[in-house]
Amino acid sequence: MNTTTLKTIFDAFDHKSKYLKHSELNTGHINDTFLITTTTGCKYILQRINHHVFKDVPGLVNNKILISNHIVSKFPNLSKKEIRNSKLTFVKAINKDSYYHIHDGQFWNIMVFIENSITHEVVKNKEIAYEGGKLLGEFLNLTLDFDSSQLIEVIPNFHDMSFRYKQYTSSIQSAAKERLQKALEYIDIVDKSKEEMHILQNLKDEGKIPTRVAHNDTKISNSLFTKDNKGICMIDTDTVMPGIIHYDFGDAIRTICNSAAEDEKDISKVEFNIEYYNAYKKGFLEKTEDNLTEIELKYLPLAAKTMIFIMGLRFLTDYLNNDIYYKRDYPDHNLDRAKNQFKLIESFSEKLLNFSTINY
Ligand code: GN1
Ligand code: MG
Repeated sequence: MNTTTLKTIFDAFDHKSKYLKHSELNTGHINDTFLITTTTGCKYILQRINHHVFKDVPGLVNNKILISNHIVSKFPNLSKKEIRNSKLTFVKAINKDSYYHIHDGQFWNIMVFIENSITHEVVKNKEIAYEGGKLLGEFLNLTLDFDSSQLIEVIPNFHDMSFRYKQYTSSIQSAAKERLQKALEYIDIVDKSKEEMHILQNLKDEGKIPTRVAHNDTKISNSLFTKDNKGICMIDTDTVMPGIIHYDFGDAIRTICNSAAEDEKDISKVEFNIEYYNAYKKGFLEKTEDNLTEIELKYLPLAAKTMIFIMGLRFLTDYLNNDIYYKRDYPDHNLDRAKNQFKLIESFSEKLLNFSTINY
């Protein structure tokens, strides 16, 4: 993306700042994200939302703004500056839209960069896990009184296991021989896990688990921390929509308890960290235990396994589909991501067997 174009897009927003420089942030798998520094030193996150993945971008941006405004409204005593430095906030376009739309269906939106915040791809200490748990608990508490039916379903059936299985089954049918061959070992694992991996979906479908505002992409790199390991807030609310707490608890555990990055090729480095699991769960429950039902609490461990599995399944599906969904850096990137997730499940199951205090 050249500087002139990016500057023009940045200038379409009502931030009252002047562009100085930018850098691209390469952490997401779907959108294009840029850090913009302005002449006053204020920074912004400018993002092109992938309209092939997100079919209703105005609806998506509206979801994000509704939730952000709702959260901000809970802190009437904070100054504007304090809000900018501790909550996810957005800047409108000069034409008053919440996004900027250019040709080819390209949509951009912009957030205030939270000063002195950092993210973690891999968790290196227990405190981050604990603080991460508190952040999810806070998010749940702050959105408890928000009517989730006001939110559009940005990606229908996003974490629906039956839907993901169907996509996976059809990817097998159309896969290239060579890719299918490389995926065989994992196809076998998926077959064997089918029943257990539908337990949460069935409970949801039977109405036994309450629908709440869910973040739906709680990987740890979507939480901001201070340099001394205190949680600030969760970011990347693109997928905020109705869902169950297990999606958010499980997806966070998937990344917090992996001793390696999500796409680490050397899967001998992938191990499930029970200590971090307990720290995350402790932080989460300290904040929100009273707001959860018995059935929600009971299925937290299964949520962890299910969310690791669904991501493995989605990476595998995309590999079999010739990488049409996730960005990739090399041909077998999605296969490596899938292998990594399946190894994490194996380690999760082993550790759990030896771990008496998890009620599973
Ligand atoms: C995608 O683009 P990113 O990194 O925010 C994906 C999530 C996956 C994640 C895996 C809309 O999120 O569901 O957990 O990759 N988002 C979408 O890292 O599919
Ligand atoms: Mg995301």
